[in-house]
Amino acid sequence: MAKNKSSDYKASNIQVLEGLEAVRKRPAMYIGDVGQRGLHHLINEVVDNSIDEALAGHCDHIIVKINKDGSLTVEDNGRGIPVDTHEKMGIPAVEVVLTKLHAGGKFDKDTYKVSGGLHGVGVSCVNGLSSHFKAEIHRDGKIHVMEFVHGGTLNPLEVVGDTDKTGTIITFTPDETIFTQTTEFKFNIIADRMRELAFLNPAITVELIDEREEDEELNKEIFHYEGGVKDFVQYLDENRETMMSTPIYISGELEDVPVEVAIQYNNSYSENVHSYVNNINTREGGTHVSGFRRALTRSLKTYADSNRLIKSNSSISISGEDFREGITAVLNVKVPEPQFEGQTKTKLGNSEVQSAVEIVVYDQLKEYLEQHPKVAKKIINKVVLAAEAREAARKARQLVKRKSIMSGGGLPGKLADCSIKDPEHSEVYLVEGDSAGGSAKMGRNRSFQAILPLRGKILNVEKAKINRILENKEIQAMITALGTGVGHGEEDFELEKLRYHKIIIMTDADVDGSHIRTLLLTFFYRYMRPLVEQGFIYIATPPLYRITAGKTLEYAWDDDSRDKILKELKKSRRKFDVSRYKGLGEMNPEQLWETTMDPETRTLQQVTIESAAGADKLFSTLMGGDVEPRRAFIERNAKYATLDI
Ligand code: 0RA
Repeated sequence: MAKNKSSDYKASNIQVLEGLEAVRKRPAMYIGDVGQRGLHHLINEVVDNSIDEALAGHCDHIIVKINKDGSLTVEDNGRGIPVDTHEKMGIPAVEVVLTKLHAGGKFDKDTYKVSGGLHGVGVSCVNGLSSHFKAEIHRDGKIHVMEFVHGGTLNPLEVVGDTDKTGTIITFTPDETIFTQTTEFKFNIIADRMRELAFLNPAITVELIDEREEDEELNKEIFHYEGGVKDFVQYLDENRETMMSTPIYISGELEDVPVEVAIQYNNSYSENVHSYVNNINTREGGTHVSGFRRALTRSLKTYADSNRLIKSNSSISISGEDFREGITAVLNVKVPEPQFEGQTKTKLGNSEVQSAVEIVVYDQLKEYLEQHPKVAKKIINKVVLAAEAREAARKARQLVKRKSIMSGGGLPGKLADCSIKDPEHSEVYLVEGDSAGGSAKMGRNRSFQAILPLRGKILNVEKAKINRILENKEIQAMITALGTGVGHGEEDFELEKLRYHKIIIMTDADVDGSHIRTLLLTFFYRYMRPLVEQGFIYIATPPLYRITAGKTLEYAWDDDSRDKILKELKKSRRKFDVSRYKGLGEMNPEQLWETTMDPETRTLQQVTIESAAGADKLFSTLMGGDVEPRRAFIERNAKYATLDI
């Protein structure tokens, strides 16, 4: 076998380049984008393979390590990628897996695979997008190693030692000529995904280690949850007051579709149903979510009717969404051949899954309600209150509409609108305070920049009912200015009517400012979520310092850059003056334009959601009732100046 080794490898080398060159030429086609999101997607591609090993029952421990040199290692104790010669290709199987597109999957026919599905561009894709890639395989008593550079073989497969373990260790360095924005791995983004995987797969333990962090107490997190999705729901509701002592847990299998779901009601007003198919977060929902919703509505309605829990003289009608107010649920299904649809390919299309989920959930929920009449009654009461509040909100909404019609053009008086009407090229600044609003109005480019000053604090939507939220003046002004309407129904919120494709939150760089920013983000996330999901929300970044030296004026956005500027000035022995901007109001219109509003020079942070469950948890922590978890969170994350939702 080893005879023709060198010539064989020459041949395969050329093929590698042919195959992976496509990935290098158009990386976004394979991993979505080449920004922060795409970068972290690489990790998922590798970890998914380890998860597949776990689903097949061969792996229970995964270690993800962010290395000091910026590379990343994923280690598992699975069977190890096969190293014997691939029959058809005539090269080691591992080489096929690492260099051929879509060959990442197993050769044996596994059901419920993660890899090869939605994410399924495979490890080879990661190899192609790495400046260096190394696979170390422990299998058949030997340690096998193969190395690549830009997807091309650096060292052919060789045995480097003996071992009594099995498993795969992959280390890769993302190629900085491809990931030009950033190649820096973020602990929190990886942690959100690893935690999620650990909740969904109670048999596995995931260790996440950040070798860049010196402090041993901060550089490691271990994720392992024996309680699975039940623990997941409790984790999500950690900072909420719940209506039951433990979540309802339902599991069953129908038509080759294993279904499990954990449900808990809490005293909030939002719906948090997180759904997964083969460990993939189906953000756009799909047939499994429809099945779940139908089962929930049907079982609760039937129970309420047969126990006469809804007064017959009540005039309000209860709708599906009322059954989901204040619910936190995690729905986890496995589908042998999932069909993913929708804009982001995260909507399950398989029609057979709807009835499977509906039947399993309906039967067991019905039983649960019968066995827990006290909890059942509490839930029904909450549903009735939700229906009443929805009715009140409808009236409030009409009022907002009517008011805006009466006030002329339908736009709030405080809004200084832009002159062009094309949403795609228009932006609106939501500005904290009237004085900063004034500067922004004078400094802006009025052709495409609109300004809406917001006075003081807006309502904390995490703790208020929808009808109260809609009565709030600042929120009313925002809704009318944006033009979309508000809420969860298709007629309530219409993205097509959005009047600006950039909504820019501009607040002071202090505690109050960040509080207002969080309040606004919470509002958008809970009541206008598509704006967040589709990247319409931005955060303006005003400078923190002004440094004057003679006639020159410089700005600094953080302490490091301030110190750098000061060092240069000291070197040149010039006199200078440093002052800290306390608020936006301290800047004159020209300065505000120059530093924060001019598209040529400003930096906008686009708000994105890396993990829906992570965002949910973040907002409930930051905006929920308890002070202590909020304080702890802010302390823990104080180092990271920006909020990654
Ligand atoms: C192909 C076939 C088999 C396992 C794997 C690939 C595999 C890939 C990765 C990537 C990271 N960790 C991995 N673990 C396994 C099946 C192996 C067999 O049949 O023995």
